[in-house]
Amino acid sequence: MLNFSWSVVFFGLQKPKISLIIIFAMIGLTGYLLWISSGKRLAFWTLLPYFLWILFAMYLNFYIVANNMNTMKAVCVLDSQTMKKGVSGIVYLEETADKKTRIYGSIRGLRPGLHGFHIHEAGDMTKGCDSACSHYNPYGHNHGGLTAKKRHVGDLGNVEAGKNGVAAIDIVDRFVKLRGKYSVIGRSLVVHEDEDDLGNGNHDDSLTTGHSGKRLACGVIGYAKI
Ligand SMILES: [Cu+2]
Ligand SMILES: [Zn+2]
Repeated sequence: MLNFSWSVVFFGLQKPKISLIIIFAMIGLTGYLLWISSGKRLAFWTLLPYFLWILFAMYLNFYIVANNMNTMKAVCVLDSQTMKKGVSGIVYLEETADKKTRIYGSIRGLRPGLHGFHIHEAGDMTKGCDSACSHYNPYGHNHGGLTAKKRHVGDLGNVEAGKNGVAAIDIVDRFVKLRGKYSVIGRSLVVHEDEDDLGNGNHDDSLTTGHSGKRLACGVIGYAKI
């Protein structure tokens, strides 16, 4: 889906700096054409490059949208790392047209019920899921639920496994980003043994981890093939 951007709409390019260089080149070209035409058929020759450019921009736009080139997509393969408990999953993260991120996929091998599910700060699996650090929290808030106004960026609430131990995931979130300063690419997804209390429990760790217990499986979030 198209990730809306004015530089794409007007100039067919995703790079605003390159668009600016092209605008200046167009102004220069106009000046040159005005100079050589010295009044003869001025309007046509002045406007022709603009018409051509608009056609080219429309073509580039169409190409970018048709090939999904403007959408960022990431993937995380979760496994039990050092835990050897047979929990595994594949979760995709994809930008939506309204600049949110859709997080979808499934995790299997879970005990039926709710399990805390978070983006942790580090994509470091050197000590299994334990080296993934805390919940990704660039704004310094307390732990909360997915729908809380203030929460860790990494707080994705709970996933719910059915009787077969499989949890289907489909979340759309406005805090999780796949580009820019707060991109989660290179960080990790972790699924926990226990339910995340969304910060509402009165445990010591309710406002830091949601009291979700051990880390059952995790994986590094990386760029996906599109
Ligand atoms: Cu976690
Ligand atoms: Zn948290």
